[in-house]
Amino acid sequence: MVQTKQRFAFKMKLKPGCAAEYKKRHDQIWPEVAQLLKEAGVSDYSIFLDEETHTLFAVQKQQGASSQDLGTTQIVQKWWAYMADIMETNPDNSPVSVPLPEVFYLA
Ligand code: RM4
Repeated sequence: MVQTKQRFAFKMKLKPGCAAEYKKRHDQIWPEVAQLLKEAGVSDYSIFLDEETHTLFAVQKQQGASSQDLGTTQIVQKWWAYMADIMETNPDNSPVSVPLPEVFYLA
């Protein structure tokens, strides 16, 4: 069965003063993480930063799991542990992620 792509948006929180480091780490995203996301059906994935509130706004297309559902995999657990010093996280190192409902779309 062919699953249609869905847009998924969520927010996360960066620790103040960590914007440059966050961008640097994502400019050098581990190839295994990028590959896993793509294989899981995640595409067109952007993360934007609200510099005033340190809120990270993420939006992606998903065909199955979203990026935030992949925390059972070892590589994502390692990535989240690596990112945990600069983000607001849950006790298991996953970033605190708040899904956002879509209220407008223009194709
Ligand atoms: C973010 C966060 C997300 C992950 C991306 C690649 O910092 O950890 O969960 O999908 O990186």
